[in-house]
Amino acid sequence: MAKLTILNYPDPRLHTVAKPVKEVNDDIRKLIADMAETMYAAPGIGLAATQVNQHIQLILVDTSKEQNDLQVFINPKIVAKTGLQEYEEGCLSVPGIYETVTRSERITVEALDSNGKKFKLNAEGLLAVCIQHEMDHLLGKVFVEYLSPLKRNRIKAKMVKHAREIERNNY
Ligand code: QAP
Ligand code: CO
Repeated sequence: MAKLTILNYPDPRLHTVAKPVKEVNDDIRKLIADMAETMYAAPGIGLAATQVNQHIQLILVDTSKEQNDLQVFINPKIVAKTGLQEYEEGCLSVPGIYETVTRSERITVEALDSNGKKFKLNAEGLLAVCIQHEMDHLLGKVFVEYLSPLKRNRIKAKMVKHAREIERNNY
């Protein structure tokens, strides 16, 4: 297993639209293992392949307290959604930023698992939020894009400043 580099907002590569996975093979399972290591090390509760610069439709989620319930979604599709909920979201690609976003309260997702087997899942609450947040990454969308332009630009400036400081410290 290997820890992967996470792209940080406003990296333009985060706006890449992911392509469907054609075959769930050992290369995909290796990427899943590396992404899981990366997500748990962060620690995070969700990670999309987009965030590790792999532009395929693959997301990982683990919203369990013990961080021992990895859920893998390949080529996920939301086939039903009801209600609305607000949740204060964060993102491993936007470290230190937490903002409230409104999303569907309950969703039904269809996807393939790590063996290429199709499954259907009903999700609500945090799990539903997390799946929607990660699926947005596959469309090239970062949660800060739901905020006002003013807020988003402030976050962008903060991220750029922070990146410059890290760069300076590494020099
Ligand atoms: C997406 O995000 C999510 O700023 C997953 O300094 C988050 O795992 C969906 C993290 C909340 C729904 C609700 C963020 C770690 C982790 C940070 C994450 C940070 C360190 C974010
Ligand atoms: Co994210």
